[in-house]
Amino acid sequence: MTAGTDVALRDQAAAVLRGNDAGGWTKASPLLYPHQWSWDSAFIAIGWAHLDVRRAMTELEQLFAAQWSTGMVPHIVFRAGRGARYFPGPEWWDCAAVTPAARGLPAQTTGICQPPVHALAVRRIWQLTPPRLRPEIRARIQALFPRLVHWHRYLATGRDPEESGLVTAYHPWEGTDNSPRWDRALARIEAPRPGPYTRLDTSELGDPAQRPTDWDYDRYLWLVELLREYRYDDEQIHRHYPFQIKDVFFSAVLVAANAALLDLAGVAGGGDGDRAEVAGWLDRGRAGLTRQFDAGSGLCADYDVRAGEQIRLRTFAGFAPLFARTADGGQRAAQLRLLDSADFCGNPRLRWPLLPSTSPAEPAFEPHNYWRGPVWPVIDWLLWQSLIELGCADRAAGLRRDSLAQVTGAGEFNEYFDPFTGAPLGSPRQSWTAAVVLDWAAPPP
Ligand code: 9WN
Repeated sequence: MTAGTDVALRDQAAAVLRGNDAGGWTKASPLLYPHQWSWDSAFIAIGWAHLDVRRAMTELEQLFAAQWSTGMVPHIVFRAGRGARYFPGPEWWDCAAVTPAARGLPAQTTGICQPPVHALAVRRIWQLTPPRLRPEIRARIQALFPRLVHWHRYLATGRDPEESGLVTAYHPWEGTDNSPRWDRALARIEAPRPGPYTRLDTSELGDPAQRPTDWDYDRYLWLVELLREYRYDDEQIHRHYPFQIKDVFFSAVLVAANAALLDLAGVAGGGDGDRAEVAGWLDRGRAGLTRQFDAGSGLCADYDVRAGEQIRLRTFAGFAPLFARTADGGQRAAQLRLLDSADFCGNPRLRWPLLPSTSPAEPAFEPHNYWRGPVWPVIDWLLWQSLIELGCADRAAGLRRDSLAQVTGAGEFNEYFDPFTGAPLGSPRQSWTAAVVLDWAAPPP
């Protein structure tokens, strides 16, 4: 890629973010996702940081203004209001009516959460802050820091009562919706009885084959009904609720984010107590992932708490030790070999050697369908950052180069891409895709 194409690509990516800017927060995408999403906002803030670090901080401040009193940062803040075209809207969740933890917020929210990319975003914002803005941004990071600690504490306690170091996910919408990782747990829900509903996503997108099925949606919505019945109360959920998965990808992001939070403690003047607590979560997370690492396959396995069984599938999540950035020498070597094997980036049918969401060798693989095969640029961005931190500079440079080529070749900033053809899929003008392109295409400092 020449310097000229980099500039053109950056301009296009910036235009996507600006086009989705709703004033202080950014729509995840203009058609399919008109509200503020949690982990989208973190990536989006990284994109904004290349254009305006103040705006980047505002993105996260707006998101954290909707943080629950438990510390949970909700997966959607319904900032576009009730009239916006998105299903399911706030009435399905009804959070403020059933739990005091969701009262007094500036907008309605959902009652679940997504991977904690936020501290990674704040650290990137700080790296990109020009000297003249450092006093202001430092003060804003100082103000946000306790909220970030509260968020991580919620994940380390409310979502891990067993102190396993692994986060319990409550819903497929907590990140990677129709990943085959959830298939068996969803299939155990025999009689979902959600109220009557009409999906908007499939008509909005035009091609239902790129989205979860109605079978999935029945279960997603039934799980929301159960969460509401349990008043989003973690203790009740742990006792009664059918879908509880120790998600190794979510847990790995928390480990990486705890390391970022420790770095930020220096910027934000965090006290010794905070540092010790965060360091403890980091160690526990690393140990939890190590227990889930299967030396035979070279992958980390999720764990279904209700069924008491390991979930052994070849998906991007199996690279959790890399995503956590804590892989020891043996894990790293095994995972790097596997990454470039025919099961993943080395598959001869791939258009680009990028990490697909599900291995083409997995029976559940579908090249067009959402988290069941396509390449998601944000996932490759996380892997890229990890490889840099783990000292694999050449492999990281390849991921960056091929990711940019994928977007340039498609000419679109879509949500996900067909791994075999590189064709753009899902929602067009997806904010977080534009955001990571801005980071990849940034001129060297
Ligand atoms: C449900 C916004 C979100 C992402 C998720 C992605 C998708 C929503 C949906 O879009 O999920 O949260 O309606 O399909 O799976 O990771 O945050 O971009």
